[in-house]
Amino acid sequence: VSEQAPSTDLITLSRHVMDDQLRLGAAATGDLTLLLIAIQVTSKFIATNVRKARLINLVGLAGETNVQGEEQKKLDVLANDIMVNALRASGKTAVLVSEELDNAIIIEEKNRGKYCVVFDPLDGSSNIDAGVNIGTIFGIYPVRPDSDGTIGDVLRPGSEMVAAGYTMYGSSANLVLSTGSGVNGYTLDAALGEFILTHPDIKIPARGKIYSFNEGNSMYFYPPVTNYLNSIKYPKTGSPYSARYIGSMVADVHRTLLYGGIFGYPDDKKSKSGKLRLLYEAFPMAFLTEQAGGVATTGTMRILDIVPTSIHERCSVFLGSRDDVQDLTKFYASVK
Ligand code: AHM
Ligand code: MG
Repeated sequence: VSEQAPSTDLITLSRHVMDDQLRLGAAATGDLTLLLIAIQVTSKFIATNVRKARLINLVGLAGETNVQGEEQKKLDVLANDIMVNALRASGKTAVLVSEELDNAIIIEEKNRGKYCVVFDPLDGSSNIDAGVNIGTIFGIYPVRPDSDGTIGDVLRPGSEMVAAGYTMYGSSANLVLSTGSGVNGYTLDAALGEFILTHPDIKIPARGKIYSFNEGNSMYFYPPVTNYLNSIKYPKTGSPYSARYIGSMVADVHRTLLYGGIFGYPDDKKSKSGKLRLLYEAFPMAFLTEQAGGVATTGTMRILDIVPTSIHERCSVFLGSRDDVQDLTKFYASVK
């Protein structure tokens, strides 16, 4: 077995986004690059805290105290604070929307920049105590021309985002990013403290063989979903699909991007608008899916075309391999 010499020419995330900016020439001011660099730093910071969580007794309810009698923050509250502080300090943001905060943050003039960031600082937090993968999801809008940053700048279709991504905290931290020209994946090299390009130009296979739904909700599902699921579990020809459901959107979408198949969290008789949040869960993941050559739909419309009316609204989500998602939409189209 011949051992390969280690690479001496690593492509770090900072280098990669800066190269991107150079390619755009004078059109790019570098602000988005600096914002993305600020976001990757928050991901490193959150990754360290997720890792340390058990040791330093961060796991537990916000407001609980540790053995020293110090008040401990729940990890999702901590992740939120890390992001808000870093994004404000970057000087590149105007409006922040976080799953953790009821209201949007409008950045004060002295720190104001021209981008809006919508994010879920720590998604899948019900999985933390079991050590299952969790993640941060984010999407970035430019403020509208002539706007100083208002809620109107984020109540816009996801197709107007200029970048979206997530960081998955698992056995390693993986940051997956799109700035609108494909999708790239980076893995945190803990020794270097840098995200290294490990998954260039991710493309979802046109068809997969995995479905990822919380089938515990089956009794509430509407007929198009039930019928679609039956069609892949009891196919007329060939073998049935495999089920994989982690219950952490970042992990389920990450697998879908790499292996293909379909991830779904539909609206149903119980959850009239589904569960997932439009702005900082559905939009960024739909953006990445489309950039990787896949499809993201509510069942009846393209997710990225939805015009939000409030910052925490929910929507039905199906995303993944083009052919699989198209099979599903046929079941919706046949119900009139
Ligand atoms: P959260 O924001 O409260 O963590 O909920 C979002 C998570 C997603 O990561 C995941 O896709 C979904 O909820 C799982 O929901 P369920 O437990 O109903 O299957
Ligand atoms: Mg969430």
